[in-house]
Amino acid sequence: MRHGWPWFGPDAGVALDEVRQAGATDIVTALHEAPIGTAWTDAAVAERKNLIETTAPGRTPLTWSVVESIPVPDAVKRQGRAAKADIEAWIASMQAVAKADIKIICYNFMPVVDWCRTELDFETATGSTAMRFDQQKFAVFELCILRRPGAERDYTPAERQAADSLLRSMSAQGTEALITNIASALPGSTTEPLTIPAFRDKLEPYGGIDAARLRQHLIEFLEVATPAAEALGVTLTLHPDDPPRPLFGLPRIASTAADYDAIFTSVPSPANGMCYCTGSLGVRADNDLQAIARRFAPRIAFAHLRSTKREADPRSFHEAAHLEGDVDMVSVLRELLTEDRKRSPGRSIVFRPDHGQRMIGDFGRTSAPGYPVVGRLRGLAELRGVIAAL
Ligand code: DNO
Repeated sequence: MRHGWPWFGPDAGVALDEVRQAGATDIVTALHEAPIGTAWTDAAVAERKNLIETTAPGRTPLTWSVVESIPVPDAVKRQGRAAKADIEAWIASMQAVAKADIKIICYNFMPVVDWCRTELDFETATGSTAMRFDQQKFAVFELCILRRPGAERDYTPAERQAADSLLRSMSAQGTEALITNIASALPGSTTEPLTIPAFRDKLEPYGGIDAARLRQHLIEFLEVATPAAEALGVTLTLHPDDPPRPLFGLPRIASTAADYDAIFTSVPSPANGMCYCTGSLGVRADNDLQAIARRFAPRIAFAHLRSTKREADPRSFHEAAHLEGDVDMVSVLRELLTEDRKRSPGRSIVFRPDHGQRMIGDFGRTSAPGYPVVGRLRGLAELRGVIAAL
């Protein structure tokens, strides 16, 4: 497998030499500054590639091998094939990426909000801090702040009452932080930062779109995008929903093995691949991670490796250290390595240590939430240790 590292550009606090020192050889990044829905240009992709791959004499080369992500605009999720201009722009971005010889593209199909957390600095038992999804705080956001029409139907009277009293006990600062964490788009996010009124406006046109419709729209998107990808030798990898269940009354359709099975059956193209993310899929106790890796092994081009820990209310979870929590990382890596050994070197699975807790020197330096340098270094080191042993 190839050892990747998500890098958010020269101003995001991690130097390329630090990536080398961590042991990674592959960079995972995107033109994060490009507005969602605009076509990336060959020149912009080439410039970023140059920045990453121009190597001082004697230094270990780095390769930009995965684009994560080309965001799929909401119009495609709402209209499918009818969002013609958006799909064409997406394909133009893919063509620019392929021209730079980058053959793996990650994307997701979560409506309105990409990955979602309620807390960024939850203190763990070691004093390191982790990202957390607290179902009770999420309920406060949805019921009392966003006041989503119909949300009350998703909660019991006791849950609604608990949300009211939790809100009353929260400081103004705590409430602000909750809004920012949920609405303002976390790093790498493929959805836009939103104010509360804009959030309501984005939800509204999804009325009437259920899981079957959303899945149909993904299939229509793939029916257009995969022939183009095949022609370019590109694999598209669908990232699972994070967390893997419907949020905000919106359907989510990449949460389980059955979801992926439906997508691969409908669009069997070899360019229709999977981003196998243990942290996202692992939040559901009914997702058997090892079985999913084995079942979809030939489709996995890219892997996000991290662990989560479900809490007393299993809808709540926090991000555990990479070898702790609910994910059996050794078994997962055994599956991935078994698949990887069957492949030619050019088709090797790229993995990245996904997220990390903030620890040691991370407290003294700025980093994108979820992406501290020391915490990720620990994660990568542990994963590399398991891989070496296996
Ligand atoms: C968070 C990431 C997500 C993911 C995208 C993939 O750390 O895993 O932002 O990259 O959803 O398209």
